[in-house]
Amino acid sequence: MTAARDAEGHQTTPAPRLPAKLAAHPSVQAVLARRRAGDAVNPPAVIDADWLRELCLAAGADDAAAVSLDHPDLVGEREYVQSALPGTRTLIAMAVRMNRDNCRSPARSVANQEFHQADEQANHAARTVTQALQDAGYRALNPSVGFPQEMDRFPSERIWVVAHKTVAVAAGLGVMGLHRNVIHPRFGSFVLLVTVLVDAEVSAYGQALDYNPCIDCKLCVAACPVGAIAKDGAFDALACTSHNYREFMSGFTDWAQTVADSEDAADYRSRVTDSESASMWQSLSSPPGYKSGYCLAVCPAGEDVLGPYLDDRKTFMDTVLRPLQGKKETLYVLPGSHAQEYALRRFPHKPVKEVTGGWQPPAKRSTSPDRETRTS
Ligand code: B12
Ligand code: SF4
Repeated sequence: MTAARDAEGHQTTPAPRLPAKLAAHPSVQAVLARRRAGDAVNPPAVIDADWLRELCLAAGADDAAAVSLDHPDLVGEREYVQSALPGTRTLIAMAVRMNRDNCRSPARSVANQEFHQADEQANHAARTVTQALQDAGYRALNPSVGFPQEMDRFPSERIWVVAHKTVAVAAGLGVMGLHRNVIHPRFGSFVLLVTVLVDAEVSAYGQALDYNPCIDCKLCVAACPVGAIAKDGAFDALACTSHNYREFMSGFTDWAQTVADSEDAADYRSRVTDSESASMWQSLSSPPGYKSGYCLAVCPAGEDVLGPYLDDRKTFMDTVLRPLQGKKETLYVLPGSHAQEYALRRFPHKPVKEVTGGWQPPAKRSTSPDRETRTS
């Protein structure tokens, strides 16, 4: 039923015709009494854009903008979004800043903690905004920043409810750089993204940036230990997943298979080092650890980030890029892959370990017209 609206656009709900037993229920009577007293929540048909932005910033976002679900770049999102929240009209994109030197640290525990804390902050902000919209009388929903995702669809379909990057770009929060992460014009690559779905229009929508903050320095290409990013922008998602997501999904399955295939404890320990077992335990007992994310860590783009790179590029390379390139760490690759050949050639000091499986890009996927996906 479409609600009637008064002259100011507020919903005016006519008294419903109810069966006598339901009408006599105390909760029903309380709702009807509240309406008669004019206390019912009657949201404006259109959400005020300034009110919404303030709400997002107060909830913990560092930037926010709304975009209509009718935006042409969101065609691929509509089916997923409508099945999550039928009636969605607008997507609210938010960005939460990360602390740069935490992300850049070769100590992965430091970087992973930063990712997880920012993830929590973004989830918290999105949930707070969702609750405020609900209290204002709208239907709203916030899919997770990262995990949990829809594992019943894994591995044949996409497992995320909404593609935050696609939404953020359409809302004008940034543009995808060479490393396929969204670069915010001020905060650069050091942002996590989150989206809130809502069943109403907003008085003003964000406009796409008219330039790309990516300065094409190609440091992400140089930093990636498994050659997932090519200079021409091709992205080998399978190489990235096999290494960076070693302790997630298919990487975990590969480890479980190794346990199952081992004849005894000694055999298991000949296949998996104590450090790898401990790392897997850590990923199971706390949020799972990424193995790299170096592409994001070394990115100098963004007005708040760029200064030190412009002032002294050599020092920037020596203090940001080289420590990650020089770190002795195991790299996980698929046998015979480009990633394997690249890792052995470019990073001879990093042990390379073959793993099975891998998470194939789903058949139905969002693509970018200008950049191809390269799979090994
Ligand atoms: C799937 C996913 C991944 C996959 C695929 C990455 C990708 N580029 O799509 C893997 C595991 C490799 C990955 C890695 C990382 N991710 Co990720 N990831 C996601 C997720 C869930 C969806 C991404 C998406 O929309 N892909 C589809 C389209 C939009 O992206 P695309 O680049 O055009 O896709 C191309 C390829 O990736 C490929 N492809 C598309 N779908 C799939 C699916 C699979 C399974 C594979 C293998 C490939 C593939 O085909 C596309 C055409 O070229 C989002 C969370 C979310 N719900 O949105 C986070 C997200 C994109 N990830 C994020 C981050 C931070 C990372 C890491 C830095 C993690 C880390 N801490 O190390 C790395 C960076 C790797 C990189 N250079 O992109 C952030 C990015 C923030 C930002 N500033 O943009 C997001 C938005 C999470 C968040 N809420 O903030 N990620
Ligand atoms: S997350 Fe790591 S493996 Fe993936 S593209 Fe970035 S640097 Fe390469």
